Formats: sequence, C-alpha cells, structure tokens
Amino acid sequence: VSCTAARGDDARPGDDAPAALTPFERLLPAPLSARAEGPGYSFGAGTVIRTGRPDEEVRRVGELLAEQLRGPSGLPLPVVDGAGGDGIRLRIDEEAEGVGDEGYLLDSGPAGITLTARTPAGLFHAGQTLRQLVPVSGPGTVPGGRVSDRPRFAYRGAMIDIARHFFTVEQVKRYVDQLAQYKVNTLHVHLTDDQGWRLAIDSWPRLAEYGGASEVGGGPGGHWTKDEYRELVAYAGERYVEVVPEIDMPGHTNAALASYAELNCDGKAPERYTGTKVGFSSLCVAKERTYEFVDQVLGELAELTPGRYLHIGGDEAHSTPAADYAAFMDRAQAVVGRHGKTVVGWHQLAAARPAEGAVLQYWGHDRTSAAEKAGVVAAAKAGHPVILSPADRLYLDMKYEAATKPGLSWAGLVPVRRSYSWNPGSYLAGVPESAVLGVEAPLWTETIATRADWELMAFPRVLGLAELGWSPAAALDWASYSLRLAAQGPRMDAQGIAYYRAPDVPWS
Ligand code: TNX
Repeated sequence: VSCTAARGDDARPGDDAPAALTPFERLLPAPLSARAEGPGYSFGAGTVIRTGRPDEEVRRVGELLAEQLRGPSGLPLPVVDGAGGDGIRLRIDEEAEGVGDEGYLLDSGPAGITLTARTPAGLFHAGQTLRQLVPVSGPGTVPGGRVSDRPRFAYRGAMIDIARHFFTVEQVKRYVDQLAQYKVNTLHVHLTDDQGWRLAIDSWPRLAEYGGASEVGGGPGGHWTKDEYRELVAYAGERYVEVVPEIDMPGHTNAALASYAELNCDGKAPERYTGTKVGFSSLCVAKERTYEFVDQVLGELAELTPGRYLHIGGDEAHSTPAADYAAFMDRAQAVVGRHGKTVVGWHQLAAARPAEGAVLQYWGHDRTSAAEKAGVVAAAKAGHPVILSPADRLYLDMKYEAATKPGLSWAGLVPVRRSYSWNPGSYLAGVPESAVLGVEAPLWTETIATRADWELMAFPRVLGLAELGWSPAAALDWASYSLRLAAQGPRMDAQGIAYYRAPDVPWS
C-alpha cells in the first residue's frame, strides 16, 4: 500500500497547498461561517481560561479544554472562575442567537478569545474549534475574527462492534476523544452478536461469562463489567457524546443461544461461533421465556443508560420467518418503551411494524432494491426519523482499495472521496432532510482485531462523517475538504492516530 504524498487525481492543479489555508479555512468540520478580522490573540504562557460565573459543568468544560490544549503546548493554562480579564473566556448566554443547543460563537482578538453558547455542550464544541486554531505544537497566534457555528444534523455518530472482536473500554475511550474533537456526538456500541456477548447482565450471568469468552478466529474474547460500561458512559458524557447501546435481536444471537439452552426452541444450546457468517441464529419467538430474557436484559441496560435510545438491532434475521420477526419486534419494541427509552433499529424494522417514534438506521447502498428503499421511505413519511449509514459510503470496515489489508468489500471499495461525496439531505429520494436525524459510520470488526487496524479503517474516513453531520450543505465540497483533511494530518500525527495516508488526499 502506497504511503506517498501523491496529490489525488481529483485535486485541481491550481489548488492551494494545505499550508496556504488560513487557520479559519482549515477548520474541520467546516463551520457555518468564519470570518477573519483584525489582529489576533497571542496564545501562550500567560493565557488563563476563565469560566464566567461559577458553574460546575462549565468549569469541567474549561478544565477539559485546558487539559487538551496543555497536551501539545506544555503551557500552564490555569482555569479560574470569573469573566474579567484577558484570556480564553467561556460564556453561557441563554439568549445567544443562531447557535441552537450545540452551536457557539467564537470571537478572537488581541484581548482574548470568547466562546459563547447557550449550553455547556456548545462551549465544548467551541473549545474543539479553538484547538484547531492554535498551532499544532503549542504557543502562537490565533487569528482575529469570528466563527458562528451550529450543526446541520442532531445525530452525528460512530459505531464500534466489540462483539466480533473484543475491545477494552480504554480503547473505546480513546476513540471517543478522537471523535469528539470533530464534533461527533453519538457512540453506538454493538454489544452482542453471534460471536460474543460483551456486557455483564446480572440476571443472566452466563451471557458474558460464557458467551463473551470467545470471538472471531477463536481468541479469548472478553466482556465489560457494568462498572466499566458506566465509566465509558460517563467519560463520553463529559465529552458530550451520548452512548447508544445495541443488543442485536432476534438474529445475531448465537452467543446468547450458546449460553442458555432454554432460549432455544429445541432446548439445546449450540456451540459458540467463531466464524463470520451472518443470518443463521434466531431467538425462539414462540417461547415466553424469550420475552422474560428480553425484558430483563433491556431493563438492566436501560438502567445503565442515561441516553435516550436503546438499539435492538433487527438486521439480517434470515432464520426468523417474516411473521415471527414482526411479532418479536412488536414485543421487543414495547419492552424498550416500558423502560422509558426510544427504539433504534436497523432499517429491516421498516418491513415489520416500527413502534411510534422508532428510529430507523439505513444501511443500504447503491444496489439496494427499490422495494427495500421504498419501505424506508414510507416509514420516514410516517414520521420515523432516519439515521443514514450507507454501507458503500459510511461503513468503515469496507476496504479503501483492493490492496487494503483488513476489511470487507461486499458493498464495494470505499475510498476517502467516495465516503465523503454525497449529501445526506437528499440521499434517499423521498426522504426529506427534515426526516434525517443524522449520519453514522459503523465499524464492524470481523476482520479488525487491533487498534492499528481500527484506526487505519476509521481514519481519515470518519472525519468525513463528522463534516457530513455537522457542516452546512453549501460547505460540502471535495476540493476544499481534501485540503482541510490533509491539514489534519499533523494533528492526527501529534495524537498518534494510525490513519491511512489515502492516495486521494493531498497530504503534505
Ligand atoms: C452487515 S450492517 C451487518 C453486520 C456485518 C456487516 C459487515 C448490519 C446491520 N449487519 O452484521 O458485520 O455487514 O460489513
């Protein structure tokens, strides 16, 4: 695989080198508006972070920003209450206009940089913008001007599959940090599948103890304790990332079926599975015990989940007859509702009876049949919000090119340019932008067993996901994006992210 800095075929000869972009022009995701004006602020040893009137949450945002800025710069960056004086000022203004719940204003001039938002989440995102405006390695000038910014979509997600190959909470936290800096606000965790059950459930302990103790290829697997899971949720929450846990049902359940014979229609537990086929397992739709299982598992999960959503899968239930599938999903969705959460399901749920308010996650691709798309369009028209995860664009487990070592290619090859170059607002004909809750990039791990391969597949494509989710439609443009992406190279290097130096990006 070539690692040269070759300019992508699609870059125009007259394109500026990344270094020629001003810091405001380099921002990724592109903000709603950014205007350079007047002299800048000299960020350095004397910089103080001021968090306005005392507020615990704003204080925490300030401390986290200080920590993030200290890393590369080695500056002291004390955090103090109060607004007066030079420095970086964090300001909550409930009346701030045009910023919504997650947006912000960033004003930079000689006396300092003021971040203004209605919410601490907005201040957090403003801080991530500021990180990109200070030089990679520390002290220097932040240019003068104003950024006025807010997201296009409410849901900007990434998914990690810890079922096919097990990954630790530590590694997932690292991903949260990497994502949150680009304003991704949702982490979907695929906790269970045929090859492993990865979360301890008190009322069904063998799920994790036995069902979690293997993985694709026959490795030892593993699982998270409830405390580890809580730790991840809290860590993500401090970075304004909501965790959406998924228990995939009624298919993709071999690990559960292997752990408890009583869940099987014939009362016999199958072997654990370490291969990569899909569609062969199903919970026993006719047994009442199945619904006690669903209720207890989702009940314990809901209790661990401060977020709004429980994802119940529903994909590729090829071993469940259609009528059984619909009957099962009716009951599973009702359980989610009883535990006070909103259902998310893969878009196959559209072919059954999505519950009121249920969110559908579309993972089709260019060759998905018109009939299948029509079902999703009809559900969207009936009021179901849609999350777009087109497999031939946002599946991070698809190979970039034939020579990419890890990854699959059933949805085709997905170079960086293809991954980025589409418009979520008009992607599914008949689904208006208002029905699109947002976008998500899943990383399935049948072929991914190490942090290096994870990062190689996710980076840099997941930055495109971040921009598709956040930036205004008018800003989406490969020529501009590819330069901005190239400019992130040194930042990713500084963070030790093992990204792929894709040949379609003009890396310096
Ligand atoms: C399809 S996407 C699946 C997963 C696989 C993935 C591999 C979806 C809802 N189901 O079970 O891991 O393809 O790319």
